[in-house]
Formats: sequence, C-alpha cells, structure tokens
Amino acid sequence: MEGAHYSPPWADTSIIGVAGSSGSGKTSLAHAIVSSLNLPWVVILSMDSFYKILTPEQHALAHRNEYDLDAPSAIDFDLMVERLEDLKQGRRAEIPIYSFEQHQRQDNTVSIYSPHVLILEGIFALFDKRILDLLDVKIFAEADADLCLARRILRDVKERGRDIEGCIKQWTSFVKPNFQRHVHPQREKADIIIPRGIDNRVAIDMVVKHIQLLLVKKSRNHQEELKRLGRQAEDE
Ligand code: UZR
Ligand code: MG
Repeated sequence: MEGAHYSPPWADTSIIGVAGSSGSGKTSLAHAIVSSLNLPWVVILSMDSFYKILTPEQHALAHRNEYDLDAPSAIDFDLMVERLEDLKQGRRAEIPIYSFEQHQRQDNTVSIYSPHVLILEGIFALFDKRILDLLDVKIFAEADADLCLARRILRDVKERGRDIEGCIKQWTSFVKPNFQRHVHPQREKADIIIPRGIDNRVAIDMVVKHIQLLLVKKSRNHQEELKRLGRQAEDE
C-alpha cells in the first residue's frame, strides 16, 4: 500500500471485532494488529467498558465470585451499540471506564473521537446482531481451554486482585458453561478464526493487509464523493 494517497474518511470508522474465550489472547491480538497497522489513529475498545452497573446485592455476590459476569445479560449492549454508531458516524463518544477490582463503572469516562480504525475486543464482540452489522472484519481468537484457564489465573491474581480458589470457582461455574453456550457459537459469525494468538504472524499480517486495503478503498470513495459534490456545486 506504500505510496497510496490517503485522506481520512472521517465519518466512516472501520470497526474490527475480536471475540473468543476469556484468556484466549484477544487483547494481545488487538495490540499486535495495532502495532503492525502502524497508523496514527487506531483505538482499542474493550467490551469491559460496557458491563452493566450492578445493584448492591449483585455487587456483594460478585465479590464472592457468585455473580455471573460471563453471560450476555451482564453486558449493556444498547449502550455499546449507541456509542459504536456515534463513532461510526464521526461523532465523539464517551466511553465508561470499568474497574475489575471493584466490579463497577467509574464516575469518569474517556472520550473517543472518530478514529480511522477501532478494534472492539471482548468475549461477546460478535454476539449482538446490531454490532455485527457495524463490523468491517469479524475475528474469533481460538485457544485450548487449559491455556485460557492458565492465562486467566495468572492475570486475575496479578492484575485483578483475585485469589486462585476464586478464579477456579468462577471458571467452573460461569466461564466454562457460558463459553460453551454463548461464546463458542460466535465462531460461526467470524470471517476468520485465529489460532495461536500473537504467535500467528501470518494471520495478523493478513488481517493488517485487509484493513489497509479497506482504508484505501474508503479513501478513494471519499475522494470521488468530494469531486462529485464539487462538480455538482459548479453546475448549480
Ligand atoms: P477477558 N469480569 C470480572 O472478572 N469482573 C468484572 O467485574 C467483570 C468481568 C470478567 C468476566 C469475564 N468474568 O470472564 C472476563 N467474571 O472478565 C472477560 N467473573 O474479560 O475476556 O479479558 O477475560
Ligand atoms: Mg482481555
């Protein structure tokens, strides 16, 4: 794509969805795509931002690892669709910030304004029909369950303030059954299934090439549209 002239079609953010099991390497994959894309205006949006606000009772359960945060019902899809539609149409979107230690949304938000590319990653990135319609590329990250569990334990203990017993309890009561019921079926919706996460350079390069092509096409259409509008203005 070298040498291709690129003028940003501001009102048409390209959205890439990355779904897959907890611990399958979605976040790392998203980072690998961003660094290979090497564009100035790419944003990773984690679906964690859209966990619903819990009631005090639900909150107490969550702290005992007894609240199901792995079911689609835990996610505020309406808010997510609203914010993604805003971004897709070039409007600024306020994104909630979520704390895993506290199991809740923070008071502050972060603003995202019309990136060229947005990578949406989360266990249910390919779940809601309205979101699927907004996605330009649909990816499912695949990894063996033992690997996912091992990664999840290490991460949750180190970064999310959990203990090993709690992690395993959550895995067997919520993560695994929900994976089988709701996460794995999203494979059917994917354009590409990526095994071995960031070790899979071929898959990452293919995704990156595809996104670059997409941007060039959008840029050309945008320039043609500008020319057409210019001619129309002259005729009037
Ligand atoms: P990834 N999650 C929490 O641990 N705490 C919360 O307050 C909200 C979500 C977990 C959720 C899910 N499960 O398995 C995981 N629980 O975040 C998804 N409990 O994030 O795909 O990065 O693993
Ligand atoms: Mg993650």
